[in-house]
Amino acid sequence: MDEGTLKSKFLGSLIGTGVGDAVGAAFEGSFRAEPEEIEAVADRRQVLTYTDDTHMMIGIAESLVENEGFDGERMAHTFMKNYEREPWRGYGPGPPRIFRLMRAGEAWDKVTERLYRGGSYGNGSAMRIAPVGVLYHDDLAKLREVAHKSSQITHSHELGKEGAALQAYAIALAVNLEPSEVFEPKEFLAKLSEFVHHEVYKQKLANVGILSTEIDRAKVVAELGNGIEAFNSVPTAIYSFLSHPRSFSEAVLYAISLGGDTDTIGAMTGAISGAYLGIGSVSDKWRVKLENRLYIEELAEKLYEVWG
Ligand code: F2R
Ligand code: MG
Ligand code: MG
Repeated sequence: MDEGTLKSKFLGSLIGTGVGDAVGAAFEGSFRAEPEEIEAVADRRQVLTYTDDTHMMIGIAESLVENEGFDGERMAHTFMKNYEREPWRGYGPGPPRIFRLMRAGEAWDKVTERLYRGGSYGNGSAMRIAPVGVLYHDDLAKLREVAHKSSQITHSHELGKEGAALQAYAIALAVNLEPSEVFEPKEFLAKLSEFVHHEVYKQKLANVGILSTEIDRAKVVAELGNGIEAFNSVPTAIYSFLSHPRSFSEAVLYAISLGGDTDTIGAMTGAISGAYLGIGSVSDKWRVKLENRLYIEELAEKLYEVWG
């Protein structure tokens, strides 16, 4: 793959996260909405403001760039400092509790165990994973390791870590594909199924295969979910991409139209679709209105340099 195409995929995945998150944010917690209505709401806005999904994705990118790779302690502190600067980004319940405990002196690598039974399996560590997916697109073992370790900071439940790794791997597979060649959804899905260990994800991915091009939204939500848990949202994002592989806008609008955790499922779908089709696929009318776009693009370019 030539350098320009690859760099465009780094940009597409990070900006795709931001756009999917910001367009979906207005509908978070909704039942379902029509794609046309979602597009019209985004069109009316002057600025597409992102939420915790992109804010934490920026934290991952900043930390990977600064350390030229993964450093758990520094990533945890980057998350904490970013949260303290902008706590109003609509964070889930868990991460702010972790950051407050860290600020009160608890060890960054122990505090996560105090959340929920066995740690969190919320989708908060999968929604922010795009920088890991693009940086380690050519090193599967490292990708899994860093996805797990970055998740562990806030989401230490096995299903939280597996959700982050699955989303990172979907992004990596998308980076590795030439968008000009024929796309094979079954092959893509088979690789994801081979990658996951947990039965919960294996079953969800089997459901993705059965749904194939079924776009009846009620049925898709019933089979895959649209909730805040990683296993009820990562497979849904994968399905949204697989059922609309040729268009960033169609994939993201479809993901958001499913209702529920729309900013997050939109962000994760945008991250995969942008990683496959590249930055040129993200419609300009959305891209130019994305808050902090230039900074996110700069991070994507620096991440590409870290990779090279
Ligand atoms: N916070 C939100 N949305 C609320 C509305 C925001 C509003 N629009 C605003 O502007 O303020 N969205 C964001 O949160 C989600 C990510 O959450 P995260 O980071 O995973 O949080 P947490 O607390 O770790 O997990 C989420 C919930 O999952 C359940 N859960 C997790 N582990 C569990 C376990 N072991 N046992 C039982 N339940 C578990 C809990 O209900 C957690 O609260 C994204 O949607 C992001 O956009
Ligand atoms: Mg959010
Ligand atoms: Mg959300």
